[in-house]
Amino acid sequence: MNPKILIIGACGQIGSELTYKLRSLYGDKNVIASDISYTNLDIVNSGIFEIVDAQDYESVKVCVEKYRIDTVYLMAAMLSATGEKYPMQAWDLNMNSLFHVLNLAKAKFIKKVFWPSSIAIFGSTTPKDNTPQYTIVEPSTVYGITKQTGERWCEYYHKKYAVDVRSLRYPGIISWKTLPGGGTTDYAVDIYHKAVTEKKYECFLKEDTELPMMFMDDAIKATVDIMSSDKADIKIRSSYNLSAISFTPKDVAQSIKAFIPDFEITYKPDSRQEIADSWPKSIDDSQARQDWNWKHKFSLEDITKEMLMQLNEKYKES
Ligand code: AKB
Repeated sequence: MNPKILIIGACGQIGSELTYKLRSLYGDKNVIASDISYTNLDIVNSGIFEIVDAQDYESVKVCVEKYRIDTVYLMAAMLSATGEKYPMQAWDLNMNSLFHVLNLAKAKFIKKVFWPSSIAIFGSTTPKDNTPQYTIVEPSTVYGITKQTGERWCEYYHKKYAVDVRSLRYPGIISWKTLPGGGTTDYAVDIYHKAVTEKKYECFLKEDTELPMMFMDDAIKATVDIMSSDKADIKIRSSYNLSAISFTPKDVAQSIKAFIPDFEITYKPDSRQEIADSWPKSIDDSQARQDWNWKHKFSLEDITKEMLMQLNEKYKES
């Protein structure tokens, strides 16, 4: 039988693409998209959409009961850069929303939860290369603190209350359909938009800042894979390290130049540089590969090809 799914934060970068994918897998009627406002009209008009305030337990519960939801994907969050501007709001949104969903699962309103964590749980004391699953975790951003705390609660709810919660530590995600908002890795999306529209880009990170990254299709595949795996195969209930590729702004610029030779990049690091400097360069995700057979597909060259092709089409149409 198909799951009955609620996506909270469906208007965002990952939530929107997850909505399309899950609808294609399980049917439009079985996937309810929701967000705090109508910010993404493509999603709002694409199928069943509800206004849900992730910080309000009743608002989430009403929607869960209305559609007899059994699975929730909680994609609403304030990311790293915005979180530094609004620390208390980031804490409130990221933690309250998680508790509401975990408590709905504990009370048996829902059976299964997906909650994204991030490479932001790691800090400057973490080994930077091939960062292990279990290592020093001292995040320096509020966003990272909420994700680390959330991971602990996920594991706790699984152990104490048998909540089937599954989680991935996403790296920076690159996509063309919906823009990311408020993250440190956002440059890796902006750069493609500017390459297509202006043939130049001013980067807010230094040229040699290496970070773990992933194409959206791989991130969605990982999310669907972990959620459809047998319960017994999910050995980690805090959150899995997840990895595809790592690159610097200079690497992306070079890969764009292969298609747009007169593309120019300049560098003007801002406060996001400090955040990026505290994060790993690459991630060891062998546990995910072993436990539920995770494999990524997209290289930097594949990503650049796809991003430039899709954005060229998009800007031609608009
Ligand atoms: C961010 O940059 O804040 C996010 C993340 C790595 O979780 N994209």
